[in-house]
Amino acid sequence: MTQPMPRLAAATIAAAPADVARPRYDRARLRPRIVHLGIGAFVRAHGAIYTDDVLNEAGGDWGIVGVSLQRPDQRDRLVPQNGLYTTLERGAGPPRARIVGCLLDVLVAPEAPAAVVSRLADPQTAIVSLTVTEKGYGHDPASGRLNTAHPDLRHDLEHPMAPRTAIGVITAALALRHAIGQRPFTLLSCDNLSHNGALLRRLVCEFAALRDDRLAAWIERTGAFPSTMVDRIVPATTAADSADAERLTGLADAAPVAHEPFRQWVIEDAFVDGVRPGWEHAGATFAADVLPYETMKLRLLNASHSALAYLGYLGGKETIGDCVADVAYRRYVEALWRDEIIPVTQAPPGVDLSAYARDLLTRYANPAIRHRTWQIAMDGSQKLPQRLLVTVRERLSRGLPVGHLALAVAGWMHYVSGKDLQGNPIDVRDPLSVALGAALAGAGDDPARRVDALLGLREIFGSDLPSNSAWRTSLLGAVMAIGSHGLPRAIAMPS
Ligand code: CS2
Repeated sequence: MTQPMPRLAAATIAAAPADVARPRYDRARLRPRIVHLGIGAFVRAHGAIYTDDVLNEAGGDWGIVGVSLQRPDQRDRLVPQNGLYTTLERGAGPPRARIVGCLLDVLVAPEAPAAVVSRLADPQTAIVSLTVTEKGYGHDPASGRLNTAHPDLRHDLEHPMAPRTAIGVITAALALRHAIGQRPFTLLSCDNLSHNGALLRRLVCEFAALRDDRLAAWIERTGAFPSTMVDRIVPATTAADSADAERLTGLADAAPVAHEPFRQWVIEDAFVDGVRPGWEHAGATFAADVLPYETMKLRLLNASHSALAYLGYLGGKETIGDCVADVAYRRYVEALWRDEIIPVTQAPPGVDLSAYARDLLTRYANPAIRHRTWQIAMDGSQKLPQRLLVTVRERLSRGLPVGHLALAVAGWMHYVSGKDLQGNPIDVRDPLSVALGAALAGAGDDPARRVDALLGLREIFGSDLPSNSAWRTSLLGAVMAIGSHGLPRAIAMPS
């Protein structure tokens, strides 16, 4: 009889083959100095690896406590493994396994919200970082203001010590620190939002002011909210990842993550009392101004991801790699960058945007990374404004054409109807799905009425785009082209 595979844990890690990288530092010395809200695959394949690298190279005591704001599954997988997990770097050649050691514990907010608040308020916590996705900020995507009508935020106002939202958890913990005269912790947003630091500052202060003006003024005066640009392609973990992790390490891992070789992290160096890990030793860039990096990444990478997600899904493409393997999609995305995005995007110092776009195409074509179009298509209402619409506005204000951008948004419009071009159902995941469904239900089958109904959603399109006739004409033309010619024909036609 074959023995069951031992499970990855502190007691079994030594059994992994010598070529599997693992912590070279003493895990017992780590302290819970970073609390990370939203402990999903992305941060475990990005920020946690930078921290693990710093610990390996320079030592220190920067341990991470993860917090899940929704479900217990990450905790249930990771805590029995003492927080250890395998990462698989998938590039050219065989995958490379590494065991990451800087995650100390995972807390589940819905089960024990007060314990989460205390963890943040604890004086050992220097940094609270976030990857809670676009919809986790409780804001209106078009205006960037706090959505005070959101039921979870209303709940958090009434029950400050049992918060459900990231903003509620943060504000409750800052209120405890303020009450006993302590310094705040640094808040480090690592989500794909423009001005993510300034946005988080505004939302936390707006929410705190609903509780207590003095608290809001203290956060405004003493708080630190560095902006960041984060980049690494991290698809959802699959059974093949678990099998590879097990094969390479000889240990069963319930929580492996796979990622591409590329990584980038640009961080504004503005931390409370300057206290932070030396992430620059792991290749992070500390910059006085993160905005040009964040703009480049959102408008080139994330915009093209969303465009390919909708147009690719509708054209029967399962992954981004499948899209760019098709010459029609590749030409479309190259034209989107070259003709419409790059001419109105400011490059960070020393960066050539055309070369950046070429590198993106190589990353997308990585055959070892299967990043599903359906995964990226999720939460489009929260993503379109900062990925695509910002460039649409920029071009419209200069009287420039927007045909390729319109195709991407038209793809989204078809996608959120919940039926693909052959009439098969689409599993649309979006926090505004009820509003999207209601808008479309009232519009019937007429393409112009459907475009107007969706354009009328101010949370997404603001008050300017619905009444811009150049935009409406391009969008309607793109919606009709997709409807009558299908994909990829609609994107292969001259716009
Ligand atoms: C993607 C991003 O899921 C999505 O919306 O566009 O997660 C993307 O893979 C990362 O931002 C890359 O850094």
